[in-house]
Amino acid sequence: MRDQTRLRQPLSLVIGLLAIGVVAWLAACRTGSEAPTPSRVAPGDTDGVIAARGLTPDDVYAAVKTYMPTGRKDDYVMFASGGHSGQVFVIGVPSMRLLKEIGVFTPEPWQGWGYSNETRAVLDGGKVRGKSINWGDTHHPALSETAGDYDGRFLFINDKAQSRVAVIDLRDFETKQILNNPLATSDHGGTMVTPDTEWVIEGGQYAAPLGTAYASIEDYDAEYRGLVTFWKFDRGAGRIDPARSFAIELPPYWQDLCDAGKLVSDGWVFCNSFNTERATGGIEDDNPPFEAGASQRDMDYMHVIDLKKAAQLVTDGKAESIEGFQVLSLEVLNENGVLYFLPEPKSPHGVDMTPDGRYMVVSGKLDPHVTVYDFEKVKTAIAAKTFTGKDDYGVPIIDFDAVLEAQVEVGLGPLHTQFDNQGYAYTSLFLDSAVARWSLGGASGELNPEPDWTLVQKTPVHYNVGHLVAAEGDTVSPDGEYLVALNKWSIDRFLTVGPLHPQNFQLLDIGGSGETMKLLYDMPIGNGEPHYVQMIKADKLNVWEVYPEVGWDPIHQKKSENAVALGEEKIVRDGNNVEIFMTAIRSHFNPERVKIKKGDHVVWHITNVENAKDATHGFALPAYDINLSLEPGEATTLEFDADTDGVFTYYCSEFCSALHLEMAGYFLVQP
Ligand code: CUK
Ligand code: CUA
Repeated sequence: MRDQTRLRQPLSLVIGLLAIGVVAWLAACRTGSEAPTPSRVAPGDTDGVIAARGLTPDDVYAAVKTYMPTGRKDDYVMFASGGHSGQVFVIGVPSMRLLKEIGVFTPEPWQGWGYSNETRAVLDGGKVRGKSINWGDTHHPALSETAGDYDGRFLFINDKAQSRVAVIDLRDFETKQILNNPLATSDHGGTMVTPDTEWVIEGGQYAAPLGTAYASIEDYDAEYRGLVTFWKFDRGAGRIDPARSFAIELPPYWQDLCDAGKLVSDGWVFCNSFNTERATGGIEDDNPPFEAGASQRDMDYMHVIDLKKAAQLVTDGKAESIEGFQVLSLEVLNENGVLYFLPEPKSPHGVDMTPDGRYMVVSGKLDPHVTVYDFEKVKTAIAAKTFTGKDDYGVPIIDFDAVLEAQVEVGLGPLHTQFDNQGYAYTSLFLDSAVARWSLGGASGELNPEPDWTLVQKTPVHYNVGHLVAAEGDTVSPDGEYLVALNKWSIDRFLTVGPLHPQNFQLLDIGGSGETMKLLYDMPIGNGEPHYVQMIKADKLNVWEVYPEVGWDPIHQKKSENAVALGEEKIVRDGNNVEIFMTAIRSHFNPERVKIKKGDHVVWHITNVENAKDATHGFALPAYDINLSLEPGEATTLEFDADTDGVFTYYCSEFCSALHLEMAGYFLVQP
């Protein structure tokens, strides 16, 4: 019991007391004495609670292991995709306390996300064909890496619904950039980063004509295409540079999740695909439905991409421009040996590199095995041209048997794999509702005592697990310790809240290599559907508690040109343009009366001139659909046409002080 050993010093007393409680309870049961109901347990009576709830020693261990007394901070931070909310959730581990929701693709009123000029401009970066889209389907968050390890500086996330990617700065946990991929209508396999975050990978999903072109579905094979995009990240600027980004044209298979090579496989990228059958649906015309048509073949193709070579071809001017975006055509890829296909069993889903970068682990949704490929053998096969042929688009197919390392039978519906620091892999089993722990073999298997590539243990989770995450479990140095199963169904775990049930994040203890994985905590997520999560050691984050300077523009991370200092408040009229320079401080806005005329164009600058931690003010102007959050030091600007006359109020929407309700003003719009 490795973890209990670790806990013994700080918590020995508590555990000792709890253990006595359990013994007392067992003794009480045996003698038939009645346990008190919870309402009759006196405050502080630990034994009474244990007895009343019927807690087992495992329950008590789980409670102690996850409990963080007030003021005590968590060891890890999880960044979870917010699914259809279009946002990102921040959760502390092991307490599983929700710390924040970060506004990303969807306006978020508490943070004023999408109501100021600055944040509206970021959201507008995600306009699709000129239209504002106010939701997202965030899937895969990716923490920035240095040398293959999380560095705590940036977070990227994709919106599968629209083929968009976002950049979040982890100094203030705010979104700084949203980009729409002009070539694709959907993505899935993003975002993933290369080991030094030079590239942010956005995998494809449903094949379609590239860009905005229309083509009949009868011309699917000729006109529809798959895609993987490599966004160039400029760390200094904290932004993706679209001009230096590029995509590769792919056959019209449905590209799925990707992973970047690392260490020995650095410079390569591996993406799964499904529907290599090129099914086009049409159940209403007696065609096989997608679910059958897209899973006829025994093998689909992993796309093995030489990213270094691809980037060089772009530098050498070999890309063409589609919708103003650089694209390497299939022809160029084939001529230059950039792309290879590697057969992978039925309807693959996740592809995950082992921490040493040596092996690719693939799960076939319809195959009870995980399939492990040796990257060294892949390189040898490519050099020796050990191919079994080409696909219809001229892409060489690597001989499966020449590069296969192992197949491990783990259970039904394997999806995703993560790793720990003891030489084990963890694979989610959707159909089994379980997590499988299996031992790495080959060169990766030095840490564990098990024979090569063996299933070690399975633990049930509740229920229908999709992704899972282990602490830093996709980096070159995973931490082990904790694992979270991201379960799509909760069915009977919580109080019923209507037919739409919460989803369930379940925390598992995976410390102690030979020990049984222990379920520690159920966290209902009342905001679906969170897909993937990354978990970073909390001390790797270097987060600002307040902005560095009063008058700060968080989007550009510098002092704002529009900052308003105390004593410099004013209202300036120039024709129909009214510019307001306002400050906010506990507990007043200055000015408190703004008088304008209907039809005026209003530019409103507000600075929270405070620098005390947590002294946030809101600014609500409800009649104009505006709510801002002004964190200490923040300067922001909003702009609108005063098209509605009347008497309106603006008020502080953040409970900032005893006289918070008095923090208000009149906005008088004369007819
Ligand atoms: S996932 Cu997106 S549909 Cu397995 Cu990453 Cu579930
Ligand atoms: Cu300022 Cu409430």
